Amino acid sequence: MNLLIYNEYPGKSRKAGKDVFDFCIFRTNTLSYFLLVRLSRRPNAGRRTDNKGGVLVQNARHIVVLTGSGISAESGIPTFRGKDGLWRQYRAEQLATPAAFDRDPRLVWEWYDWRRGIIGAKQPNPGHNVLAGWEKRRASFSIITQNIDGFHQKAGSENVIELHGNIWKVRCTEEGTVFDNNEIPIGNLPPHCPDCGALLRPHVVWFGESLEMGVLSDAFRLSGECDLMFVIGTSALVQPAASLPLAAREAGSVLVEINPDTTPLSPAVDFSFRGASGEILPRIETALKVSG
Ligand code: BJW
Repeated sequence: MNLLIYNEYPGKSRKAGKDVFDFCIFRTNTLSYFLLVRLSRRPNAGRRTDNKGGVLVQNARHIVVLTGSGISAESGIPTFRGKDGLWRQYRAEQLATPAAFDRDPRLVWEWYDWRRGIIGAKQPNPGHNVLAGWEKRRASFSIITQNIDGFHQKAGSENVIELHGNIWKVRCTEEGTVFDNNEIPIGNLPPHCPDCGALLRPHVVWFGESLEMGVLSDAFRLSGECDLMFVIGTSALVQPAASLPLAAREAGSVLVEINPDTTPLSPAVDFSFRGASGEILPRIETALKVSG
């Protein structure tokens, strides 16, 4: 007999114990059907987890939100590793490494120019908007994002740490000067520095490159200080971003994951909301408003 454990019930509580399952699914070799068996009832089972999310937000003192490309998926921005993800169609080694840029700056720039066209034509979604609203109403609220699309700021968030840079900024490869650049499309590819004439590059962090030291230390400091961290729309595969929730947990923070899929982080979180952030965050917001 095969025993498949279905362990994705929303509202899974670390405190309730990792080895307590809501359901087990048994499959026998001879019978062609599944049996669904309730083994136990967790404290949150059967309750609307949106309410739980609301209560957590209401009671927290220092909230940090770590976001990845999934939060912008409902805006129409492709993620990296999903079904239609960018890394399914393009090779990271050819487009998102310093070596790739050295080899063919025009190719890399064409790819970024194409993505700027997509991002420039889209808008933040209800998930971004809810987070922007929370920042206005909370004394201590920060977003740490891996995204380069600038959508959190566009939605009105101000306390935003951009771990991997911003697609609307360019950097001189000689002098390191950073310039805003909102051109769509960028005129002559690859673009050159208006000051010294050297090649400009996208102001983003590629594989094999270090994150800016100040940015990274701020991110770890905030993670170590928060008592509630939401981890939203990230596969939690890319370092050092993926270590931030672990640092938060180590410091005693409650972790809440919002993602339609499980990630390597899922077993370590206190609450999992399985679904799209553009739907779940507004539901938590409604629960917050209802509970005052
Ligand atoms: C939804 C949803 C919906 C879908 N709602 N959710 C230790 C071990 C092995 C390797 C390393 C290591 N430490 C460092 C490395 C190397 C590397 C790394 O981590 N590699 C891993 C892949 C193994 N890291 C680095 O190189 C970093 N630098 C560094 O560590 O420097 C020190 C160092 C130098 C040299 C050697 C070793 C160390 C830099 C990483 C830079 C990442 N850059 C990119 C591109 C940025 C610019 C650009 O956009 O073009 O950043 S790669 C890409 O991945 C991008 C993202 O920010 C990042 C993370 O992806 P994200 O956001 O998680 O997206 P997905 O697609 O993976 O996941 C989307 C999720 O959303 C999914 O879970 C969906 O289910 C979910 N979702 N719809 C909510 N509606």
